[in-house]
Formats: sequence, structure tokens, C-alpha cells
Amino acid sequence: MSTLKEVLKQKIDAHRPRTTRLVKECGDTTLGEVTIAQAIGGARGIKCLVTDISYLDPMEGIRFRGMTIPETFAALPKVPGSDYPYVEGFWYLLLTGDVPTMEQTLEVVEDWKQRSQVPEYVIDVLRAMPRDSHPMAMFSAAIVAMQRDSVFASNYAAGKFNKMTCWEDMLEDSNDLMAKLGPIAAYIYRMKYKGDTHIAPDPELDMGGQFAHLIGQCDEYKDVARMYFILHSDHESGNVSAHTTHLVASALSDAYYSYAAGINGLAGPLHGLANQEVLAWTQNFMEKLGGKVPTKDELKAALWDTLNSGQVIPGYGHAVLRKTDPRYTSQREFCLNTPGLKEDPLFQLVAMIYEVAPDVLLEHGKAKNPWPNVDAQSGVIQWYYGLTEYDFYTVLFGVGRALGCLANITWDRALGYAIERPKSVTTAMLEDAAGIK
Ligand code: FAM
Repeated sequence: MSTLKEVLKQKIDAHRPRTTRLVKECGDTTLGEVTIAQAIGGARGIKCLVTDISYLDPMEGIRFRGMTIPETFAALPKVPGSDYPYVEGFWYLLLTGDVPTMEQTLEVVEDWKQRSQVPEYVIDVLRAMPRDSHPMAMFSAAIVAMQRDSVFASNYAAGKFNKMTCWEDMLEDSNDLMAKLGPIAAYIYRMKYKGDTHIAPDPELDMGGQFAHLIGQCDEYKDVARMYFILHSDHESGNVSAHTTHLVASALSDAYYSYAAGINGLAGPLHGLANQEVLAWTQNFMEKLGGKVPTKDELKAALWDTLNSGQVIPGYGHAVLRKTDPRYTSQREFCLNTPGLKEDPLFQLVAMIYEVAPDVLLEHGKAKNPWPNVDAQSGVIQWYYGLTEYDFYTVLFGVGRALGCLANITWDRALGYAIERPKSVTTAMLEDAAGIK
């Protein structure tokens, strides 16, 4: 048994009595009331999901297993010669809550390498799709195609389902997926945008470094990939991709069905696609100005044009956050610390939007949070390194988001979370409850 699995088993055994006790002894304790506005308004703020993988404080932002982003980056073992940690060590942290040693991290690195070969039939599926399919549609199709290899599904079909141990099969499928998602994403990228030429993997590289290598990027981009995957991994469990993955998994669907569903949710413009939209908005605006960096007044006018035409300012606002997203700050710091990027006109424009947009949104008076989210900054970095095909950006998000979603559903199985089934009511019932009938 791998160290990761052994440690995870101990954690699960220690955790189970807590969940059992809460349900048995305190099951009737109330966590809050549900208002009509919440029932109609996307269940915003209703406390009805449980996860220990990450927690999102509206003012502070995300903590992974109790650690802020800077604390997480500082604590994890670093790839030699790099300022950023192994994605594999971060996976260990999300699953177990423990910061792994270098040895424990390298065990995961080796394990993922062994699992990283993309099956030929997945390549066939991708190649059969029209080349102008959105890369997220391709990514989702590739994931669901691999369902035939699910260990969980095959053991279930063979009558070997055991509530206490089925998390092991979920972990197995999750490790397989994590090892293959980067290479699949890279295949889609090279097939769609780089003349269908492909690069052989370098057996020496870790997951993040390998992804950079497979898409044909430079050495510096290896850290971008590591940073990007970690930053996009998890944002507690109510966001669309995490919640969808959890919901589908609650029907005992395996990791492939569940994460493909999560990816489909991530593909929406109000969620993961916003990073593509930010770049499109910014580029269009610069094009209109003939490529020059605008003045603040010109920018303000363009933001108002967007709002007055009934559109949202992409990359701004958030359902939970009420301050600048620390994932935005972390990427902004990367830009400021990277010579060349800091002087890049696109970065300067994005930095100017940060100065101007919050006031415009406040004056507009609708958005509860006028501050930037993760998507407002991520595309600039990709663009700078020559990854200019911005409809691919959400796939990058999807590779990273898998870390959180898959860690969550492994724990869902371990703790035996029930099939999800909230109750719906009719509009007439709401009118009745409000006394306006
Ligand atoms: N620009 C213009 N209007 C905005 C806005 C923005 N950036 N953010 C919110 N609003 C509007 C919103 O459309 C709503 O208007 P209506 O009352 O007319 O429906 C009003 O302000 C209240 O919305 P809210 O309560 O502040 O936000 P929600 O919780 O409903 O929605 C977001 C949250 C993220 C969907 C929303 O802020 C948005 O559309 N932002 C732009 C798209 C974006 O950046 N999405 C990425 C989010 C990111 F974190 C991720 O998931 N990857």
C-alpha cells in the first residue's frame, strides 16, 4: 500500500466517528434558516455541504486544509531549482491534511508517472470530434470515455461494493485521472493549435513540469503550470464544478462520470470560462484603441459600455468572496516578480482595470463584490508565455480543479455521504409561506 493510501486510511478511520456522532447525537441542530431569496437565488449562503479539504472565508479567501495560499506554497516540498511546489505534494496535502515530506511527495510523483499513459481509444475519441469543438467539450468527452476503466464501476458491477472500503476504488480512479488529465489536455492543445504535432513525455518530469513540456512551453512555464494547477484546485464545495462533481458522485457514479459533469459546469461563462472572457474583453478593447494602453477615462467608459449593454465585467464579482481574491493577488505577485511580464502592456491594462473597475462596479450598485476574482489575472500570464489560444484557458482550470473535486469525492465515499436530494417547492407554496396569495 502506498504511504499516501496508508496515511489516508488512518485519517479516515479517525474521522468517521466524528461524522457518525454528529449525525446520531446532534442531527437536529439547526445551521440556519432558508429564505425565499435563497431558494430562488441559487441557494446562496445556505449551509448544507460539508468538506474539510478547503474553506472559503468571504474576507480572507481560500484556505487549503487550514493554510492560506502563501502558507501552502511555503510549506510544501519544492521541485529542485523551482520556487513552486510539486502538484503531487499538494494532492497529498488535500487528501490527508498533512504536509508531505519530500519522500512522500516523490512517491506520488512516481505513482502518477506509472499511470500517465493516455489510452489510445481516448486519442481516437478526440480525433473523431470536429476540430473546431470547444476544447472543454473535448476534455469532457475524453474523461467520460475513460469511464470504461473505472475500478470503482467494475467492482460495483461485480457485486464487490463495500461501503467501508469503496473509497479505495475512488482513490484509485482519482489517481488514474490525475495522472492522465495533464497529458490529455496537452494532446488537445497540440492537436487543435499546434498543427497536430505532439511531443514525447520526459520521464524525469513531475506533473506540472511535464504539462509544460508536453504543450511545448519553455522552462519558466513549468512553474506557471505548478502554480496555476494549485491555485485553481479547490474553492470549498459549493461552486458549480465542485458541487456538480459531488452531486453526481452521490449517486455512486464513479470519478469519471462525476468529474466529466464537473467539467461541463466549469465550462460556463459565469464560472471557469470567465478567464477566457476576460482575455477576450481586454483584447477587444485594446484592438479598438489600436493596441495602445488606454487612459483611465477611456477604460472607465469601456467598462460602463459593457455594463450598460447588460453584460457583466468578466473576472469581477464573486458569489462568496467580498474582497480581492487571494488567488488573484498570488498571480499578480507572480507578474510583478517576473521581469518582462511586469512591463507587458496587457498586464499593465489588467492592473489598470484593477484600479478602475471596483469603483465603477460600486457606482453601478449591483454586484455585491466589486473586487477581482481568480480569472481576472490568469489569462495575462498565459498570454505572456505565448499560450494565446484563450479558449484553452478553462481546460487549464479543469486540470487544476480536478485536485479539489477528486479529493472531495474520495472523502465523500470514505464518510458515506448520502445521495443528494434537496426538497423543491412550488411558487404557490412560496406565496403561501409569504402570506401574499
Ligand atoms: N459585472 C456586472 N454585474 C455584476 C458582476 C460583474 N462582474 N458581478 C455581479 N453582477 C451583478 C449580477 O449579475 C447581479 O445582477 P442581477 O441582479 O441583475 O441579476 C447582481 O450584480 C448581484 O449579483 P451578486 O450577488 O453580486 O453575484 P452572484 O453571486 O449572483 O454571481 C458571479 C457571482 C461570479 C457569477 C458574478 O459576480 C459574475 O457574473 N461575475 C463575472 C463573471 C466571472 O468573473 N465569473 C467567474 C467567477 C470565478 F470566481 C469562477 O467561478 N471562476
